[in-house]
Parts: sequence; C-alpha cells; structure tokens
Amino acid sequence: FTATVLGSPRIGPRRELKKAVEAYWAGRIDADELLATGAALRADMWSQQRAAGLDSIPVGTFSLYDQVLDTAAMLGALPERVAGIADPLDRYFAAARGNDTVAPLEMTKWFDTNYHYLVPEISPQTRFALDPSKPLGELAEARAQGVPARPVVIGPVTFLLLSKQVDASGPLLDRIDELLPLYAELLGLLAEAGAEWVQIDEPALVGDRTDDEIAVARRIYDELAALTQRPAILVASYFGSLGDALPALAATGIEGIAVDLVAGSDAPAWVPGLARKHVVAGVVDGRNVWRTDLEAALGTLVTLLGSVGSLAVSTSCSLLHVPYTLEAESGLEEPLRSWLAFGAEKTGEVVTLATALSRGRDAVAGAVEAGGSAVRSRREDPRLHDETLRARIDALTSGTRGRSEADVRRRAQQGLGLPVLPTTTIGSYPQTREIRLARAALRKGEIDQAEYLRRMRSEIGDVVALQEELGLDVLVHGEPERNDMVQYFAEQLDGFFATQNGWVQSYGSRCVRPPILYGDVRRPSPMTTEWITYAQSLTGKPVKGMLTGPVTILAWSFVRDDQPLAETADQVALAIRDETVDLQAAGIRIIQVDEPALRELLPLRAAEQQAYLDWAVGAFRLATSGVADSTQIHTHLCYSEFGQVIGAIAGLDADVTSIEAARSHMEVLGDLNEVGFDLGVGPGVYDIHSPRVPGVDEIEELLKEALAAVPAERLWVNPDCGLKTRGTEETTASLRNLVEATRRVRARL
Ligand code: THG
Ligand code: ZN
Repeated sequence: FTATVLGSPRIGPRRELKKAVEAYWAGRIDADELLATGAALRADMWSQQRAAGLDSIPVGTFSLYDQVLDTAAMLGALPERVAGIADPLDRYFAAARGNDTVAPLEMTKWFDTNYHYLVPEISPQTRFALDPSKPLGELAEARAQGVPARPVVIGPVTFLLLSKQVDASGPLLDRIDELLPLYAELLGLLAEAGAEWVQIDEPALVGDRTDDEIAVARRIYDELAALTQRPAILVASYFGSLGDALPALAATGIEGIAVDLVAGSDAPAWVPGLARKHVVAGVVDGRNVWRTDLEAALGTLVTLLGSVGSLAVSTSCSLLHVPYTLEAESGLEEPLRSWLAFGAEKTGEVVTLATALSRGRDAVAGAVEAGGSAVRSRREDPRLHDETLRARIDALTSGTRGRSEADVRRRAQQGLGLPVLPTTTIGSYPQTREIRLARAALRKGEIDQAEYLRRMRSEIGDVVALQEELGLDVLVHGEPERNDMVQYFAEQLDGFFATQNGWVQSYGSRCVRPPILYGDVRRPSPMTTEWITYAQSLTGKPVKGMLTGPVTILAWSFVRDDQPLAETADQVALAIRDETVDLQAAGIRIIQVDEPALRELLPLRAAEQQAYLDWAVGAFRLATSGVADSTQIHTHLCYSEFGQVIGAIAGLDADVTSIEAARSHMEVLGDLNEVGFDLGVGPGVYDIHSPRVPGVDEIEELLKEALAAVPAERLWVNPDCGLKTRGTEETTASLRNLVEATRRVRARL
C-alpha cells in the first residue's frame, strides 16, 4: 500500500459516540442501539477514508472507551474483580469506570499526549486467553463494505510495558512468552479472515528502552515473523524516535515498519535492514493542527525512496489526537483557516503526497502550491511576530527569573494574619445547574451580558458566604464564569483562536476542545480582576486570585510549531504576570497560579527532560515574579506521581504548593523533604475524585501524618483538587469536616 493513516478518531464528528455511551450508562438506550451507533461511525469513517484515496485503512482503532482496555479484554487480562459480571459490555465498562462494588482501573496519560488510557492490572493470577471477537468482528464488517482493511492491535511489548504489576514484583515483560501464543493465534485468524496486513502498535519502543527490552522486542517479532499463516506484519511506532530499536526491528523478518518523522529523528535511509522493508513514513503530523509543508515532506520522502524496500505515506500517529474536520468550523476566518488541517484534511495531504511519489509532483502541483502558499502566509503573518512584546520579554528575562529569598517573603506576608494550619480550597466550587443554564442562555442570546454577570455574581456571593460559614481561612470565588481553566484564558488572549467543534477525546466519553495558539500572545485587558475583586468586596478574609500557569496553557492547547515551545511559554507567562500585577494593584494579596500539567509535557526520553524542566520552571517564575514580597504566590499540581519532576516543584519557588496526597498517604511530603523543599505545602487531605465524605477522624489522622513530615508553620490544609465535578452537599459536608479536623489538631499544637 502507498497511502494510509495510523488510526482514526472515533468519538464522532458531532460527539455521537460520547452521547450514545453516556445514554447507555444512564439506561436511556440499550446495548444494540449503542453498538449500532459505533458501527455507523466506523462505516462513515471508512467510506470517507476510501473516498479520500487511502489504499489501506486501519480497522480496530475504534473503541467504546479506550484501546488499551480493549487490548486487555482481548488478552483475557481484565482484573479479577470484574470477572463475575456476566454481560461483556457491563464487565468492560465496570473495568473502565467502576460501579457500586468494584473500583475502576487507574487512568494515566498516553505517552506525552492529552489522551488518558486505562492501566491494565496484571497479577500472578492473571491467566491470559485470547478473545479475538473485536478485531475479527470489525475486520469482517469492513471487508463486507469493501474496505481495504488493515487490522490494528496494540503489540505485546507495549501492552506489558504500559500495564501495572499487582501482588508481585519484577518486570512484567518477563511474562511476554505467555502472550506470544495468543498473538500467534490472532495473526492466524486474521489471515484466515482475509487480512493482507496487520498493524501491531509498539509506541513504547520510542521511549528510553534498555538493551534487554529491545532484545525482547526483537525476539518476539522474529518469532511472529516465523509463523507460516499470518498477514504481513507492520510494526508501528509513533511519538518519537525508535533509536536502537529501529535496526533491531529491521533485522527481524517482519515486512513493514512505521516511523514518526515529525516527532522523531530516525533516519530510515541509513538503516541497512530497511532496504528490504516496507517503510511507512509518518510525515504528516497526526497530533497538531497545522497544514503540512508538502514540499518539505516530499523532500523527506524522496530521500527515502532509493534506500528502503518500498515506501508508503502516512500520518505520524493516529488521528485520535486531532479534531475530525475543518468543514465543521464555520466561524474560522481566513487566512487562519488556510493554515490548518484537521483529520480529514490531513488524510487528503497523505494522498496528495502518495500521488506525488507515484505519478510525479506535476500530478499534484496545484495542491502542493496551495499548501505552500498557506504555509508562507502563516510564516509571514504579522501576528506571529510582535517585536515590542519580544523586546519586553528579553528585557525581563535577561536578569534572574526570581523573587526575594523565601524568608524575606515569609516575613513580608505575615501581614496576612493567617492562623497556623490555614485552611483553603483549590479554586473551583461545584458547577451548579444554574451556572450551566446561565452559560447556555448567554450563548443562545436568551439573556444579555448584564444578566449573565448578575447571575455569576450571585453564585460568587453564595460561595463566599458558604466559605465564611464553614470557617475557611483563605477564600476563593469558585470560578463559576469558567468553562475550562485553559479555554477561559485562551478566549481572552490575543494569539489564540477557539474552535466550535474541534473536540478531541481526553478519556472515555470525555472530550476537550483545545484552543489553537497560532501567534504571539498578548493580553489586551485584565482577565480575572473583576470577578476576584467582587468576591473580595464581600469578605474581610483574603480571597485568592486564580490563574492558570503557562505550561498548562500550552499543554492543553494546540501550539505553534514555528518556534521553540520555551519561547511560546515565556509569552504566555508574561500575560499571566501582567494579570498578577493587576490583581495585586486591585488589593488581592494571595494569587494562585495552577500548573496541573507540569508533569504532562515531560519528554519521553531522559536526555531531553532537564531542558524541558528548565524552561517550564523558568516560565512559571517569569509569571510569578512581578509581584511584591508581601503578595503570596500559591500553585497547585494534580496527581502525586511526580518522580523526576519533584526537583522542579521546589524550583517553582511558590510560597505555597497544594498537591494531591490523600490517595498516596502523604508520601509526597517525604519526597519533597528529600529535595530540600522548605516552603508552604498543602497536601490534599481528601480525595475529591469520589463523592465520599471523609470523616473528621480520618482527616485528623492524615494531618498528624503530615505533621510528622512537615513543621506546622509550613503546613496548609486543603482538599486535593478543585471541586467543580462534585455536588454541593457532599462538598459542604467534606469541608465542614476538614475545618473541624484542623481545629482539633490546632488545639493540640
Ligand atoms: N482541561 C483541559 N484539558 C485537560 C483537563 C482540563 N486535560 C487533562 C484533564 N483535565 C482531562 N480531564 C477532563 C475532565 C473532564 C472533561 C474533559 C477532560 C469533561 N469534558 C466535557 C465533556 O466531555 O462532556 C466537555 C467540557 C466542555 O464543555 O468544555 O468533562 O480540565 N483543557
Ligand atoms: Zn488538581
């Protein structure tokens, strides 16, 4: 084959799958209706891909929830606790979301993307067994529709490397020989069902892999290649370079290898083994939204032509990570629109490039030139280079990006008059029905801006009154005006634009609509001061200003690819810095700058991690060093698995850091001590991801544990994350217990 993509989005161009899955969970539709929605979405996708001109189409990248969960189900590796659930669909969703009696699998980030997968749990009791019904069923369905289908499955090496070992230790990869016969059987069945090719995804091979791990991969693919009844094997990598794994795979008997030539820097032309392989060149970026520079991509392809066995053009990774199509965007004006390519448009680019290879550039000269002029129009657009802004950043960053010594700040902040063990919350309060209705009514024009403002103020008034009644020490306004903590800022900053329909799956049925950061970022006017100062006017206690940090704004947007991320981060940081200065001038004395995504952008390869952490920390410091010593800076980070970023947390130098810890029993405090962290810290004392109300004794116990690791002068008391997904009742009860537990502990200090 000559033109393909590595995978397709599945949530539906109008989020049909999200709606169907949620309707099924709520009991509004039955399994047949849900499955029919899935089948219709697959059929539409395949027919569009065929019409666009792909000559091999990935089949099996559809999922009702998550592709790693699908793989666990296929390999008989769902956890023991759901095994008793008879209905396969209910069993599958119970593993994904839990139910009244069983806990769900953990969720974590899919490499360095904003997609989250479910982490399979493998124990010594796990008995792997093949259930080929999903791949075989979708293959049969596709073939019945005349689709040139290429089944796709996640490979055994990646599956084990992404899974979690329970009740045992040692590398899970040791169990690969239990999986090998299952994959062998699957390949036999796929061949029998008519598959000419199978795509086996091994993205885990692009990380830092040991020689042993690479040797395992080589042995497995040698053995699979030695099977007599099987389709041709394409091992697919994406999200980076294969490095040493590339020659290892090239030395096996597999027929094809897909390489990511956008995120990675592998040079397939120089790998001798590839002279006999089908190389699938990922030259169209599968995870960003920019139109491809077709001339440059063609250049890359042409250099490969003579040195690899045969060549196909593809996206760098699955199109899961970009919106469906630009056609759904009516509000996007030129020339911005001409700079972009979403899923459908990227598929078109792949076909254009493949056509250029087979019939010569002249056959597609029009498309190549149109692409070229769009790329030039973006490069030359004045909004991409604001010299005044850049000069301001240069001036600010030529010195240190820091504040006074922590002790000096601590003394200056004593005027805040806070008690020992101050209590606070992370920022958001439950998004009530009234809030959602008001936002919808404003969007539909049913109410005007003044009415909307009035309703939001009334929400803020309620939240402030509640916090005073509960006796919290540092209050927040509750963020009723924010849809999403990144979208809200992007909508107010120059250099971003928002899409109407650019939904991308985040996990399960949940989607996000990442803003597109295309140009130099400027803040035309204050973004949050009105809301925060209104809240402050209602109370004598300090109200925290709430901002999102530069790294998180980048992590949850589609970012420009024409300059280093570090430069873009500083521009966003400057906008946030200006906001902190305005908040301070308006009388706000505590400002929180959240960086929940600090861990997310960490590069997959260790060699690149320090450079990332340096600029990420630098951007945060630029954002937070414009205020006086007397202004207290807080930050909040989600998740407790910090590992390599723990040093960076100290580097942020925030006066107070709130962090998830309830589920990890305060271990994170010990980790912070090890890196010499000596600033304020608020380890979450209860888990907001569940509706359960924590008891007073339980919180008291956690506070005592915390006090064993941190002196009282540095300890803050707060839940472990924002409260926007919770209900008002459970939130009130939980916070009441949090305040009471704190009183008891204070009394004994
Ligand atoms: N905002 C953005 N990206 C994120 C998060 C975020 N990525 C990581 C993490 N948080 C992902 N978590 C979620 C949680 C909830 C939802 C999406 C991602 C969610 N989405 C709504 C839905 O699908 O129904 C749509 C929200 C909307 O209307 O904008 O509930 O917090 N940017
Ligand atoms: Zn959080």
